[in-house]
Amino acid sequence: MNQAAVSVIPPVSAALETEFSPPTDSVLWKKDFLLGVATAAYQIEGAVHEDGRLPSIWDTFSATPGKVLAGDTGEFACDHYHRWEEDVETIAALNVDGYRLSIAWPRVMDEHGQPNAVGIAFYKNLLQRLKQKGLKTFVTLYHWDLPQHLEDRGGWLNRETAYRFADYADLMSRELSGLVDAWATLNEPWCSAFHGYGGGHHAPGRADVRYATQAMHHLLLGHGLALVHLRRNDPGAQVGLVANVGRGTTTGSSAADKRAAELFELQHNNWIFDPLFKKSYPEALWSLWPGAKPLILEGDMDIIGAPMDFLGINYYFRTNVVSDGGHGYLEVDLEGVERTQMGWEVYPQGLYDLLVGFHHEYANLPPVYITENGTASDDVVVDGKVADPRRISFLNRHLAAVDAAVKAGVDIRGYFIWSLLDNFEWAFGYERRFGIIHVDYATQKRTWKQSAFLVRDFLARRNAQP
Ligand code: IFM
Repeated sequence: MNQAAVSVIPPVSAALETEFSPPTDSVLWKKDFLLGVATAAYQIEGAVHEDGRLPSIWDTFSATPGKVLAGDTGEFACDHYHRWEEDVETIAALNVDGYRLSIAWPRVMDEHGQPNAVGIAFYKNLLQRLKQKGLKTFVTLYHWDLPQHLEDRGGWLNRETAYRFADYADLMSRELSGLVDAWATLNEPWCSAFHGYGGGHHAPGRADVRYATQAMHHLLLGHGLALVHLRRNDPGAQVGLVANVGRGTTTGSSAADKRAAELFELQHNNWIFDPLFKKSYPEALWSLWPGAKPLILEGDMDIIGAPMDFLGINYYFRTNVVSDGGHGYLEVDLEGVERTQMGWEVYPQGLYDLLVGFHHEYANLPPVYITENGTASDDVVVDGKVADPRRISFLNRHLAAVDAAVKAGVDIRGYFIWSLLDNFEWAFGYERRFGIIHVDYATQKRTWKQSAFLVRDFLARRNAQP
């Protein structure tokens, strides 16, 4: 992709840190442009041993010394399993249009594939309450918490897992039919495959690029198999997949450096989008990762490439690369750029570039939702208040990028802030705070950050328009 960027982002200013007032011609003022907040089960629910929930790969991984910062685990998280009613009140009070959540697979199915009625009732009650509040519900089936018993049989390296995932999608869409506006099969298969099986930074912690490519193939196969059930059981809902996308650019000037930036995006974005929208993997992957071509059976690519109603895009940062002198790329951190608590570069232009690039590259790209975007900061409560100017600035500038992409012709229907609550940030535990609502983990007290108040007030103004 890597087209030359047209700058669309407003310059950093003090006003962007304290106000949330999009320009009058921004798509954000349109009431049918969905603005929502997002979470994921393992990051907020806690209650990992309750009501028959089985262990997941993240329970195992986080209990393994050295895998998660400060030895944190999701055992208690935000205690959302017990505090969901309070949290739904908070979501409604924010005036947002929608809520994106995920279902914990180990909570709703036992080892024999039988339903866990108590676990299912939790999500049914939650979704019913969200609907009563008039909220659109976006439900992700797999946000990384694979049941441990499936990992014990090879996890996503085992083709069988794709079929078990389809069974799970079948059960959930029968049980929750009519309560879900949009089903996403997978959240960020790139992270599941690359971090979970390629680099070992995420559960289950396996580390071989050949595992990553095989895991990706089975994840995508599971996605395609699940779509059939979702469409049949819940015909009124939209179906899609959520991918995290990466912008790769280079400070190098050689053709090899430019190719390195293309390769970065190829392995990050096209690895997932080519199978979904072109029914094939990009050939260049196999020179980037020699010997890592997965086993693909006849018919797999047609299953994977079945049409979707929407594509969820999660975007956070840009990566600078140069050529490694061979067939690959090396990451080189840029100096002097704005970074988040995660160390990620704040680069809203990258969101615009990617959205416009995908729009041109994939003729059959379905409508897009930005299903995650947000930032971590070291937020503290002072006299009952939390000032988070850098988050407000981040959101303002990324929403400007989304608006510009809409104006450039990309069909974008909504945007979800990551995240509703501070939560368990995977290998970084609880130190990194992504929420617009602060969570004191010792008391479970929720405190609205300034960004939350500004979102609420903006949406009140938007909704008051004729
Ligand atoms: O917290 C995660 C989320 O679970 C998946 N997308 C990225 C977020 C921030 O790292």
